[in-house]
Amino acid sequence: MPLFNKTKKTEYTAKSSGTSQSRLSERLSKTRNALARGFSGLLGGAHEIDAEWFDDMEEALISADLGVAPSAKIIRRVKRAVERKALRSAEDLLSAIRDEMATILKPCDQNWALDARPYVLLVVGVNGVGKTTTIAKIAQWLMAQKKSVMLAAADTFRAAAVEQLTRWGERLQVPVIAQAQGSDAAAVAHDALLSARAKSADVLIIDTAGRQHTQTELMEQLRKMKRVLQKLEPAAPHEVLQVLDAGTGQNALSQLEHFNQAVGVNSVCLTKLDGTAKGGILLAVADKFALPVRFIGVGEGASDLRPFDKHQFIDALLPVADMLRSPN
Ligand SMILES: Nc1nc2c(ncn2[C@@H]2O[C@H](COP(=O)(O)OP(=O)(O)OP(=O)(O)O)[C@@H](O)[C@H]2O)c(=O)[nH]1
Ligand SMILES: [Mg+2]
Repeated sequence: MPLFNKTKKTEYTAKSSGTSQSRLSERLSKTRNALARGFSGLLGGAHEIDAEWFDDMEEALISADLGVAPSAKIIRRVKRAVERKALRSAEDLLSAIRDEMATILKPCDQNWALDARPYVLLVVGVNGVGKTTTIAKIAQWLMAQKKSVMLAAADTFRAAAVEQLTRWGERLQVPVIAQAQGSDAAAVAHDALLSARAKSADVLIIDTAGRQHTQTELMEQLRKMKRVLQKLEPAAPHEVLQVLDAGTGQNALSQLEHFNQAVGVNSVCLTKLDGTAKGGILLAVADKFALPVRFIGVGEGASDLRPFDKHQFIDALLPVADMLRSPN
């Protein structure tokens, strides 16, 4: 088997030197460094490309939480490159990985067509994943696209949740429809849709309480919200977006499965990719559910939300060849 040429110069460094892209790379650096550490072990001069080498590669991918199935697909692609004798350098290895990642992420990278007015976006997820913060960031992003936005504070469960969203509304100068804590979440959603219609808002984003799938009453509340919205507007909610905390790793998959069963999830947003070495979970989610990933969250600030772009994501996630030669 050919050994890797470790001296060939990389082309990837230039790609990540743009301001916005390099910032994304910096935010994803924990996962990227974890992959760099895992991959660099594969490139030592004495290594044969044998079964053990592929086991080590699988371990590197799984340790960044890519999951078993996507890792297997990537490895299959690398094996094909080996068979074609097209794997001679770190660049070749990264290029094979990059191509397979792009294939896995293809269904996630879709234009967001807001094809109704008001477009009703119902945001769901377990506790603390970043729903409310993400809603504020999405509102800001939509406003920058010249869309008028309204928010509905339908997390009537947690104390201070209404206040949290109202404060965001004030900061962003976005109307927030709210009732007192403890009131019926479906009634808030109902009023908010009427109000968004009356004001001809482009998008209505509904915040909901964090919940575990085992909380049957709260899961039923979500179904009720959908039913109540549908009575007013059969196509509403036009989209159920689930927010997933990337740091929860493979748990994100079962969260998505449970919410999907309960209310039907149409899209996802992965948050907190900045704080975790488990950013590969996005590929596991993509591989299993093939849902659009609307945004990724890479920090706490209002501007730390990015529309998902598979190439930008892969560029930021994958180490550059130089990192594999001299890992930090
Ligand atoms: N580092 C980082 N922190 C984030 C990101 N998104 C959200 N957070 C933080 O996560 C914490 C929880 O965010 P919330 O928006 O309140 O989460 P939530 O899902 O609405 O929580 P509940 O309503 O209690 O279920 C806050 O401190 C946010 O600033 C992100 O992309 N990166
Ligand atoms: Mg919240």
